[in-house]
Amino acid sequence: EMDPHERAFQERIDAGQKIEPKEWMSEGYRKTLIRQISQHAHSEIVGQLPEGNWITRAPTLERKAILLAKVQDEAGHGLYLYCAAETLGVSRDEMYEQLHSGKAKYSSIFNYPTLTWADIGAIGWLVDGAAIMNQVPLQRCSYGPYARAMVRICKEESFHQRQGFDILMKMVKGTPAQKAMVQDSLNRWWWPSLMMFGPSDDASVHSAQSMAWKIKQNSNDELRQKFVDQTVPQAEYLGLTVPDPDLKWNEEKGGYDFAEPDWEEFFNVIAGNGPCNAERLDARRKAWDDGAWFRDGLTAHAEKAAGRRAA
Ligand code: FAQ
Repeated sequence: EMDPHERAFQERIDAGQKIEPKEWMSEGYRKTLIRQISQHAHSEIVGQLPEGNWITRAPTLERKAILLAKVQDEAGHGLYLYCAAETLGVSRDEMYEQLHSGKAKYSSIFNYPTLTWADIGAIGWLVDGAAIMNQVPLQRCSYGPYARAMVRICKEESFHQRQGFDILMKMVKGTPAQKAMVQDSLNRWWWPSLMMFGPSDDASVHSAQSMAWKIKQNSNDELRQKFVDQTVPQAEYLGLTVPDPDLKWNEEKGGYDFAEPDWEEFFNVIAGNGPCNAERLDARRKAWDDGAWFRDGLTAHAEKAAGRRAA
């Protein structure tokens, strides 16, 4: 028998009402949101690193300015999302501690290296493309602050996706070596991009409950299918080959059939053993340590100002 609070709460969700920070919510709902929103925030922050790696090497001043703006947007997304998570009663320091200790996850995709300039195009096209596919439905999430944060984030992600595609459009019209660089980049980023949607539905432990709470509106496999259907024609437009020999249009289902990603690789990456996990976490821990003097200064200043007010 369901607790009466819990029942009334579920009825509000079923009726499509938004849940706001000060309202009653079940502990499971709160915990799930803290987990998902904080991991989403961490992904935005760690997600700055692979692209940040190319800011000093962007091929033109214009590309450099655009890439700087994109990476800055990601910092902004991380900050809105940390704010949304804080409304659930977790502090920013706790969330950082969870990231730095390796307890909290962030998206698997950011544990792969950016080896060439084409990778910056591929991240915008595929990684932001997958992020949008996942985040558009989150604008209708039952938790108000998360849903509202998603509106602006999705607008910015759309610009990010177009800038990635534009980089690749330019490169595929370049020399054969440039075109080959783009194909190599697609070969390396295709499967990790499909893994961004999470494990297959039968292995997704949180999906059923998160869908009942309307935190998620679609299952992982549904969104992965939509992403493949949207992206394959774009690859064809670029003149590229998707690295999946099983990829085939299925007239009956009105979508593509495609192979399963390598789930062993996925679980290995989210367990901390991907190609760049250690490097990413070291970079974030170093940034935290290097900022200690500034946090100390701010605290000292606030204490002094409070002392003056009291006097
Ligand atoms: N990576 O039961 P489920 C971006 C974990 S976009 C790492 O299916 P759920 C923008 C999952 O946490 C990327 N871990 O879980 C950008 C759980 O482990 P836990 C960020 C993953 O939550 C673009 C376990 O596996 N976007 O940053 C992944 O129902 C370009 C079982 O999985 C979001 O976070 C993964 N790919 O569904 C920035 C979107 N998949 O927590 C820079 C919001 C699953 O129990 C450059 N999040 N896991 O230890 C979501 O929509 C969901 O959390 C899913 C996973 C769909 C990611």
